[in-house]
Amino acid sequence: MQYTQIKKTDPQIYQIIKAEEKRQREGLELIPSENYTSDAVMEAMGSILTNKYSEGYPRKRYYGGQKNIDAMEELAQRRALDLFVPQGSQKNWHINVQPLSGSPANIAVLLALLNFGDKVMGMSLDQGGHLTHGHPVNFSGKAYKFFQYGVRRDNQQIDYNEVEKIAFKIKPKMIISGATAYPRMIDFKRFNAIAKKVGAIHMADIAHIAGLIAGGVHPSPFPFTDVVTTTTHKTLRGPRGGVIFCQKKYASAIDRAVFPGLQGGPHDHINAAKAVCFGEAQKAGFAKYAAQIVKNSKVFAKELKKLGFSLVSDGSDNHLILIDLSNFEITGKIAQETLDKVGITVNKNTVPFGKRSPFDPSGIRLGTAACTTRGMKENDFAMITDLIKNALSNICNEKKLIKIKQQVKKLALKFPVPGIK
Ligand code: DSN
Repeated sequence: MQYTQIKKTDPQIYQIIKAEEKRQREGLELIPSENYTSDAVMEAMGSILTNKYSEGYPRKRYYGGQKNIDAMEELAQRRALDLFVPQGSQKNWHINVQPLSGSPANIAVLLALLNFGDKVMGMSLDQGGHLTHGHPVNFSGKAYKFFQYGVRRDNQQIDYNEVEKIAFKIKPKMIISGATAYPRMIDFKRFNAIAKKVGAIHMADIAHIAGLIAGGVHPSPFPFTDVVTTTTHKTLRGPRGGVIFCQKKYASAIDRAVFPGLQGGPHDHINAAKAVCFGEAQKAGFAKYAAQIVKNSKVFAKELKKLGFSLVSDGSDNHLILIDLSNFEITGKIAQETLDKVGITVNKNTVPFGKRSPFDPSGIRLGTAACTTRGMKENDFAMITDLIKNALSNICNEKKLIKIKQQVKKLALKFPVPGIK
């Protein structure tokens, strides 16, 4: 993107965009929920579709002039179904592409299918779940009676026996599977079996792993769920947004919850960009990208362990790695700030059974999706591991950190960032 108009009309914002371009180009992005969209996705986001209001759904809108918007939204729906739902079972599934992001998508499902105060199960935030999976500070935890499950102490992987035990005891109306800080594969089939045994709705939140599922390197929740929510901007590499798939019997409740329940006019420019992203994920190169994300994570995990880092669950099956820094005697906050200084972006994160607060937890969360999009491979992740270790071993040595920053920049500049010329 050239930003020629913003440069002329709003130099202050132009300078900020250029500074952020420099940060993205010269740094290494390791936040597992971030990625780089293609030029085509950005063009759709920056298109004139932003000028339109289109409350309602295709062919049932409250405003005129919807011919093109209807065509776009139907195409987005079609492509999302083709991407995720096996041909044979598509007739049982409905999709809503309007949620503004993952949190609104999750809240819309709760609003659609539950009554306030109903019992629900979700993974607790400090063990890897999301705020909308029942955290007390979130709407989900305030409006519904959440019971939280977590991971086993011995292997730090989801404790399916605990999930089953809680489900039998409390008989929830819904069980949510899915996570935001979980490095292992999720057994959606098992979650579904537990949900069915107790008569609960199973909702799978695949926000983090949607790209891996689309690329065939993580088992799909279809057909082992009643509802699936996702964001479109993480491993899936599209615009910031959300999507809900649901079995047809829930279609009108879900649609009504999204609009008019929670949202007004959909963001048509973003929904067009979702369609572009679904189209891109159907192309041949996408499966290769998804497979490379996992290959990179495996090597990254192995190299980190070699250098003495302790990993939650001792490894990774997906795009994400969670380091428990307790044995390094630094906190997640210090590690994040130190890595920021050298141009490596990660986020501090709680680790299961950690005793520290989320503001200064014991861990950091890393991911391989963004650097994989730039074209980095296993060898590059081995180099990134050395850079991380070096930085975290020199947190008070500013001179050394400046040197490491130069090494980070040298590595980063070998790989172009989509959208930055
Ligand atoms: N903020 C997202 C993440 O980083 O995982 C979840 O919403």
